Amino acid sequence: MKKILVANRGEIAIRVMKTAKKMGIKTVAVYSTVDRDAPHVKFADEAVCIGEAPSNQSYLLGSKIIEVAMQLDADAIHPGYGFLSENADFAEEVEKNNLIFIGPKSKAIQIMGSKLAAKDAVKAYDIPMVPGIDEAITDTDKAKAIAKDIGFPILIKASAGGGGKGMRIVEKEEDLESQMQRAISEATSAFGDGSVFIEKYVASPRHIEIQIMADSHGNVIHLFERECSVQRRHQKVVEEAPSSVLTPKLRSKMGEAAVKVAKACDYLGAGTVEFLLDENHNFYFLEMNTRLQVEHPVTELITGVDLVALQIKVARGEKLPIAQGDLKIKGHALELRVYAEDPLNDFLPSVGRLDVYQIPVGEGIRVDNGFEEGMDIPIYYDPMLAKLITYGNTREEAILLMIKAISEYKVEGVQTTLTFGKFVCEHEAFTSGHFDTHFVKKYYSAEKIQTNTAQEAKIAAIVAMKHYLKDQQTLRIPTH
Ligand code: MV4
Repeated sequence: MKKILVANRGEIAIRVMKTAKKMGIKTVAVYSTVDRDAPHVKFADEAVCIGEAPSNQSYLLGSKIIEVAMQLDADAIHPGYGFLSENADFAEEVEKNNLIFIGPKSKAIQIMGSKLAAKDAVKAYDIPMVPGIDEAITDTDKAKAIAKDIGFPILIKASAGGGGKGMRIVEKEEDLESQMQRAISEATSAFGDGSVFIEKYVASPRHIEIQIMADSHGNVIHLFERECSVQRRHQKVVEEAPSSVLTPKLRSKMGEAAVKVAKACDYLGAGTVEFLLDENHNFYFLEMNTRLQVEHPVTELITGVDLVALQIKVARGEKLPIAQGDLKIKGHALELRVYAEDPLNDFLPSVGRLDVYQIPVGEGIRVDNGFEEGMDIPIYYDPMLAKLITYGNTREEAILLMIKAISEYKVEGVQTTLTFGKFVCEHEAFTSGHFDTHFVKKYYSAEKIQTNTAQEAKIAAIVAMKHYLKDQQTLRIPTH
């Protein structure tokens, strides 16, 4: 593999190219007209404009991207996350054109893209699943019987849904029929597939996911967990590894279950198996994400493994260079997603120009960044500016370093989620580790950040006054 085309933009495109360069592989960037001067374009060895700003006229143009890859003699395409990364047809088209898709085979993407197909695939592997059904249901009487059987509250989910889309909680039997009709019509219009199914609703779960990596020789390893419970409307905000609630025993049980999920769909490359963990520490398989995830750096920091390097190696057909027994967790890592969103205004995208943009540096601080000072933030794409990642010997160290790094991250011109990250890191529920997926809803409001800021301003004023008074007492001898 001599040349890789990266079919993405922003921080992840740069992240992938960094490893490619380290491995002596040339890189090709693709970009849209608004990204002409973007850092990922400058970072690549070659770059090609593939269209206009809207993603469906550029970053989502699979055939165009394949064409560019062939013209420039690239051997492989790395899709990053989002865009074409979980498009089974694209993966197939890449391989048909004798290029390597750095990711799983089309078939595995397809299976895991459907929750029902995923449940079906892992059925024979003894993976714990939430009580419920594994078939699409349309008959409301049947649904009522099932719901009574598993007990309310239940959750109606769309098979084709993702990121919480098309989910409905039903508390009591009377509501079931109408909620089910709504779920079906919502799923039909959103995904073109009205299949829904029913699960027991796990009320206060933690979201814990396991990183896996598979080669084409039948080897699958897991690289432990990431805790992603701090999220807002299914958008992750803070992630960490390891989770503060897993025991070594539970960790290896979940790891083994994740490996089995990967084997069930003949997986290749990097993947993530999502679980819910309930209050009694029962875990349940939810779904598998067939891509490199945004939050992969925390896993890299606690394992010392470069996940992109492994992706490239297994895509080249090499055997995994590490075995399960070689891996161990060292230290603790936290990641904060720095979005150009205003936490004081319902997290509305805050687009504009980055008048000041200085990222923190130092030991234990990693910033995977896609922006630079003076740039405009395009409105066409995800508003994530960067990921601020900290690493320490302990969770406490990583949290303290995160708070320090946030204070050294200078952004002017747009609002960001940095202040929100500070709120999370200082919150007792977070520092004590007693939190679940309801953390943000339960504890956060814009007023809380405003109160914190007001308190800090007050303290700063008192300190300033003290200095002033002390200064006044100093005897000054006139110099003339
Ligand atoms: C659940 C659940 C409770 N019970 N399933 C949300 C997105 C999708 N990946 C699955 N999700 C959930 N499935 C059962 N049976 C609660 C959620 C859920 C959630 C899961 C992970 C992270 C954040 C979440 C926020 C709300 C709900």
